[in-house]
Parts: sequence; structure tokens; C-alpha cells
Amino acid sequence: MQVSHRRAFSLLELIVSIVVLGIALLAMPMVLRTTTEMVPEILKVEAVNQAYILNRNIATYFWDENDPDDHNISHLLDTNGVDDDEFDRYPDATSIYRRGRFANGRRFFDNPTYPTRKADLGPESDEDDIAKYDDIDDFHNFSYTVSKQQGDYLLDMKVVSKIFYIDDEADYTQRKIALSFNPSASSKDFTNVKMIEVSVYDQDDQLVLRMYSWVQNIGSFNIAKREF
Ligand SMILES: [Ca+2]
Ligand SMILES: [Ca+2]
Repeated sequence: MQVSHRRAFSLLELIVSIVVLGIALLAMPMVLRTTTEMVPEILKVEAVNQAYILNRNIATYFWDENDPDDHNISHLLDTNGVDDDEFDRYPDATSIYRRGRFANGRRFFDNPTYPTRKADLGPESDEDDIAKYDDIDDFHNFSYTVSKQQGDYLLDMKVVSKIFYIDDEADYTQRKIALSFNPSASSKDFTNVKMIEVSVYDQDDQLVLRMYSWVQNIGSFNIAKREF
């Protein structure tokens, strides 16, 4: 005859299990609090990521709508009479080069060609879609929303880019290179530096971060040979 023994819970085991349960219950609010606290951190990391990617992407476009020639080579644009005359054609207005150029370096168009005026920054009238954007300031007032799922949380972020001209305080007549930037919009119609500002807002429209980069009116070199 088989006798089944049912093992009884000893008082000690009961106490241990109550303590364990107690610890688990105590730990619960802590776990919840940690997860909640992590949300803004996750938001910040994602915001840095989004701001960086958009900033770098915009910087790959032409400096200005008027930059490229028929072969998609960027040229220096004239800013004479508006910005610092150190950026003008040198030694005179008939030259296609700037002061301190490299041999066969970046050059102006044959005829005076100016950048987009401050009031006209943005996509050109036929550029109604991001696929048609071709210059940096087409991204003036560009925005998109990104949703990121993190565990049980769904985070919405709004990413907004703005483009400004800023004043460049460099003194190019000196041998020493000394550049200083003032990261606020210039009062001039155009300058030789465009500032890309990318802001990231959370779902309550609170600013999470703002990231800047600067791109100069320096045209591009002719590529003699290209291999892929
Ligand atoms: Ca454009
Ligand atoms: Ca434009």
C-alpha cells in the first residue's frame, strides 16, 4: 500500500516565501520608476540621432540654388556690395577667382551670380516635394515627425530644420586663420555662410535639443577623374 505524503509547508518556508514576496512587491515600484525615468533619456538619445542625421544630410546639398553650372559643378557666388568685400573677385571684378585661391581652384561664374536672398530662402516654386530639393535652404522650415516605440512607450518627436545666413567675422587679409561665428541670423540679404539649425521637440512641443552646422560659399573643385 502506497501512502502518499503531502509535504506540509513549514513555518520557516512560509516566512521565507512571505519575505520573498515582500521583496518582490517592494521592488515593483522601483522597476516602474526606473523605466519611467529612462524615457526622457531614450528621447534625448534619439533626438541627437535625428538632429545629426538631418543636419548632415542637408549639408550634402548644393550651397545655393544658383551654385551648380550645367555640369553640376558648384561655383563661388558673388556677394559684393552686401557681404564683406574680402570675399569679392580678386584682384578685380573681371577675375573669376577669390583672394588666396589655389591654382585651378574654385571659381566664380563668368557673369556675376548671387545667392538666394534671405527673404526667398526655402524650396523654389517648382520644388513641391523633398525629392525635388537640390540646395541647402530648400530645407528652410522643413519638418517631419518620428515615432519610436520603446517597450510600452510610444515616443513622438517633431524634427524641424531652418536655414539662416550668418555673419562671418573672418579677416582673410591676415596670414593667421581666425574664424568666429555668431550663430544668429544676419541682417544682411545674404552672406557667405549658411547655418543649418535642426530642432527636436517632444510630443508636448517642448524643445529637446537644437543642433547647428555651418556651410560656406566655397564652390567645389573640378573632379579630374572619378572611379567607382
Ligand atoms: Ca532648390
Ligand atoms: Ca532654395
